Amino acid sequence: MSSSALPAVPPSVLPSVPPPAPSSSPHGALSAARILERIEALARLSEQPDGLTRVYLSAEHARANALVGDWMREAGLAVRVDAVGNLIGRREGERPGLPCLMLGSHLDSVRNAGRYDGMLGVITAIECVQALGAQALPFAIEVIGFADEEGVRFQATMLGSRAVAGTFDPQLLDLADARGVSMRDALRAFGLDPEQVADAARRRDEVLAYVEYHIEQGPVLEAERLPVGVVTAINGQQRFRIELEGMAGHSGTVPMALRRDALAAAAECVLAAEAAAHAVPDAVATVGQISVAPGATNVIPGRAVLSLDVRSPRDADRERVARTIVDACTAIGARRNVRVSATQTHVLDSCACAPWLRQQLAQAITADGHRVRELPSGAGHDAMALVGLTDVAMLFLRCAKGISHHPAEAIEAEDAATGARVLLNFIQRFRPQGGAH
Ligand code: HGY
Ligand code: MN
Ligand code: MN
Repeated sequence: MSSSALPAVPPSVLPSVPPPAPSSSPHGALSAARILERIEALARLSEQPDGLTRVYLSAEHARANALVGDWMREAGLAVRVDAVGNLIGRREGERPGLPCLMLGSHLDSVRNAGRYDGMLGVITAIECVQALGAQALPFAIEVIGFADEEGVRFQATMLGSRAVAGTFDPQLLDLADARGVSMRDALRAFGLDPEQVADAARRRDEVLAYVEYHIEQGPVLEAERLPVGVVTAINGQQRFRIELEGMAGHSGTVPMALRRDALAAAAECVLAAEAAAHAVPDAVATVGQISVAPGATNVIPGRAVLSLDVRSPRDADRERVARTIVDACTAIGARRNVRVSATQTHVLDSCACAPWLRQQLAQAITADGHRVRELPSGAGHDAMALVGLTDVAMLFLRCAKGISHHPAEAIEAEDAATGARVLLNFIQRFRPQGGAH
């Protein structure tokens, strides 16, 4: 499909205008109310009329970049969009050109998403920069709204943060979305040049650290009545596309023994994935998407395509579970005379958060009067892709019942204020690791 068939997308490359002088007050007040208002405003930029879905390089993504870009400029950040669609705001330190403390998270969402996953980290970082006012720091600050962390549109995830880390694989440009639009064409329609994606990569000496503030997306902090926590490590993840080719046929005439039913084979594969993960402590495996063809009541499914997501805190376990599942699917296909092919679309090893950054986050949490709780992250985050570029850490915020990737995702206003205060305190106390740069 030619790019002209794509939805008209306003030019995403925002004019890089110099920021207004930082507000005169040395330390503006943090406003949890403004954070929550902005969360609501951003949640309305959705392709889904009755919920939140915002995918990479969509018209909604362009509008989110424009809106968040305005908020960045209000906070005194110089704003640009990089070669893959990340939104970047920069605040200089006590002199221009200093290496930066990089903050942020992602602006894309899953389908029918919650409104805090990703967005809370970007909006709160902007709020903290605004609260810094004219305070001169011995480092620059960059706030990044990553363009694609969830990987909903093209099935490969962390595209924005990989590009910043310099690990974006150009072969990904040929991936196509459900309508057959390639990432290459989608970048062009967004106003970007796919031949320049490598320009998004940053040098190690430009970045002192990356710290991501994010909802926990799990139940631990709420269960322990803690508003915030420090992430120790982020579980590794692997994704596959599993295609099953059988034989479509008349549902009324083909005897059961002669069928090559792709969906029945797929159903066995789903259960095999569940069983393989159950067998290994802390491992998880999920089939979140399935498509079936031709998709008629009276036709035996000739083709099915599954997504597969496998995770574990231990990379060897994750690889073993993934291999077990792929082997099981292949065996199921052989027994049913259904051709099965599994293609790995994404892999990220587990990521350790830097002890020196965890310690500075812990100090900020203690200074705000809370017990320090360290915990692993089962969810993936852009920080995993950035660990090749710089040291990373994450500050977690409690979320209601640990619900996420669901419209019921929620936080308390008081916690939004606490999280912002702790992040601001971390920023103001931040000292680069001795000799790190
Ligand atoms: O899938 C994840 O863990 C993240 O929300 N992208
Ligand atoms: Mn997510
Ligand atoms: Mn997220």
